[in-house]
Amino acid sequence: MLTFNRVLMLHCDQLQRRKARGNMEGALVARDCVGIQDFVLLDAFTSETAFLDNLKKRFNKNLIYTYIGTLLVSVNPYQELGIYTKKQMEIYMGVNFFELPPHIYALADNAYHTMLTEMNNHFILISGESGAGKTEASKRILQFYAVSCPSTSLLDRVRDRMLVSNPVLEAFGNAKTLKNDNSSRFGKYMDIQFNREGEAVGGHILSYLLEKSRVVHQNHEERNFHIFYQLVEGGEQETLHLLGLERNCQHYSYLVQCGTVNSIDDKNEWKITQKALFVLGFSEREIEYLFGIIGSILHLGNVQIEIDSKGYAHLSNKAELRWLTGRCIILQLLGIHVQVLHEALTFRKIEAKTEEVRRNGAVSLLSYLFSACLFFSCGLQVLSPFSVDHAIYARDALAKALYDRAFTWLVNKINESLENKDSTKKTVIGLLDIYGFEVFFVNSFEQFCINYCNEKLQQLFIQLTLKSEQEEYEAEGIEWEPVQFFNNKIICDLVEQRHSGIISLLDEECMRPGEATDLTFLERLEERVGNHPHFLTHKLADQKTRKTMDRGDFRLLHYAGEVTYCVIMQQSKNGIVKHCFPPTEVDSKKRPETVSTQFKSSLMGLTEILMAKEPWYVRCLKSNEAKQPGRFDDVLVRHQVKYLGLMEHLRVRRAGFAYRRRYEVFLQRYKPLCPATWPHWKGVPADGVERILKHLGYQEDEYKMGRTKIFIRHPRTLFAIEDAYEICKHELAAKIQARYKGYK
Ligand code: AOV
Ligand code: MG
Repeated sequence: MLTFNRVLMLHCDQLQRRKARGNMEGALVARDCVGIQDFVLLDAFTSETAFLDNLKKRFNKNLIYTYIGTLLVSVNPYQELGIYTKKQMEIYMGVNFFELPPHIYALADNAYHTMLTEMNNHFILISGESGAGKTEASKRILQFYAVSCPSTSLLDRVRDRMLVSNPVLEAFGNAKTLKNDNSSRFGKYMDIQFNREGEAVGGHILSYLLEKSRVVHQNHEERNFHIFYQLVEGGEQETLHLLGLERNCQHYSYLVQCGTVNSIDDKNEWKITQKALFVLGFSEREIEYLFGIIGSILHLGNVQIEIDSKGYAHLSNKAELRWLTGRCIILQLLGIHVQVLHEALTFRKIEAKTEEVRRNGAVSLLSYLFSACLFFSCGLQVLSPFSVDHAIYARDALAKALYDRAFTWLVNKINESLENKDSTKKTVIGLLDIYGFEVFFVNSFEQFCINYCNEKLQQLFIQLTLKSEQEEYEAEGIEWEPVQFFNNKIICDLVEQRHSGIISLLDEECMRPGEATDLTFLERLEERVGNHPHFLTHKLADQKTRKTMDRGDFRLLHYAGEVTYCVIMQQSKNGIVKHCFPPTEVDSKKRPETVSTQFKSSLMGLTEILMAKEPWYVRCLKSNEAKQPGRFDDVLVRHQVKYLGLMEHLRVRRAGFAYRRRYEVFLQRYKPLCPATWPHWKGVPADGVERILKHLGYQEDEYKMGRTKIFIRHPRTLFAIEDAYEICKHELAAKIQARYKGYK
């Protein structure tokens, strides 16, 4: 049994710990050496300019994190600041959120402890435009859990696997773009599963739409996926020999656009990827197959297609062909001979027996590849010879399909290795790190999907913070002055609405094979969504705007800015309609779902997964476009602050309440703090809660009683209650009151 003196000692311990952590005054002052660390707690920050000044002041002192309540704003410093050390992690472990300067570790720790206390599921939504620091943030969070969570030697393996899943997925799913040297070209949602003891016991990854067109085409100064360069630059001589590859990126037509880059050490990354595959438990044979595919794709890209005397496609570069069919183990296993490959790339076929794909139900790498190579091996009828353009398209389609399926297989394999088969109850923290909003000089189908995805995440943020928060005050009968905000639902609807959204119209066009072209799609868009305020084409634009668009473009006014999408690209393989179906299914009679519809459904699924969990937010801001250390571009940051809705969020937070809980939940946890409610409160839960708060000496302006919930204005009030709870736990609730007043 605890004595009162023991409580005092515990309390002193806590204060000492804080002192040792160099922040005696903690959240009550809410200031670190520069600027304000939480916009909510102090009153001078109502204007955007003041908001930006504070961010900049802090950024210039290498303080990249600032809070808006429990939301973390992070500004990319583009340099190592020494703030992610093990020592830093230890400082943030188990400390109340506002006691220390803002940090990604504080948010991770707070989410973790809330999960353990409330035994419910959480997710951390990391958002921001391309290059803003989302992937870095998600890695830091994972590393923090790896160090801070309790573990056993058995679980160390799970932890190590979770950590190394990152370099593998980045090798295969990230690439250098103009915006970011390590840009995520797929969306990633990772659940980290914890047991009751708070040990990380397993994980699961969901991946979203890989930008597979990058395999065959990259824009100027952009690269293919990292893994290609890692293999060619870093692969052992023996491996290259086996794969028939030369150590020269310039030799491969899929890699010539841009070779090595200063910021990326491909050789070293190759070693990291190899080690990670080993830790993840990939067998030698699986690794051999995996790189067999990467090698095959490089060879495939070098298969040249020329025009023959009759004007049809003809494959030259026989050496590549011979290698592919003679020595490439993957194609051999699939039973593809040189003649079949030749025919597949030079003849159009009309009937694909898709059921054959499913015949091989085993989840093996080969079954995935089998479906990719469907049109090689299913005895398709030959209809007519290809033109050169068609043959190039078929070659590239095969390369993309091979890569895409290998990636899916890779994710599944990683999931197998992270799986926890134990059926005991687990709670999860989900980490969402998805490709950021991006605008390039030429924007195609990929950017359309990526930006739509960001539009959906912004909508989720609005739903969960601005909209539902204000609706909740209203529903709970709390007096409230509504805060206005831009709701991007109108843009989400424009893209995804059934029957009349852009994706539906795209589907409709795809139902008219042979008749539909990029041009007819554009006309249909003009006809059906032409008068939408967020949609524009060359034809619909006023004279001034028209000069900034081409005839084959449509423009969307996204929440984060205007993007002009190129529907018609004469020579490129990036036209939108062409992307509608997976290449292997183009000739199938029964239309499968289009890629965009599949993507839409998977985003709906993701939204459902997230809505069922408690949210935490990291909003990443890009400090400058040049990726330069320490440079803070005011205009660029202001733009992001605006479109991310940070000012609106701040306004709602400042006027609102940092914490709310249903009376039952609050009462259950804190009833030991008051003799009247401990051990049983027989009355209405709301009255019990009020008794506790009154007993602890809280003033009426510090909290509000809603219809079903208690609302607490400042986090510091809640932390004080939590401290009290920690100190006295059960027995000494009555005696804490005097001590508590002293602390306040
Ligand atoms: P993104 O994930 O938001 O872009 P990244 O997390 O890949 O952006 O960050 C881009 C680059 O910025 C990194 O490679 C680092 O060099 C640097 N960086 C980001 N955050 C930090 C940090 N906290 N400290 C130091 N450097 C940082 V994209 O995947 O393109 O949307 O699609
Ligand atoms: Mg990223």
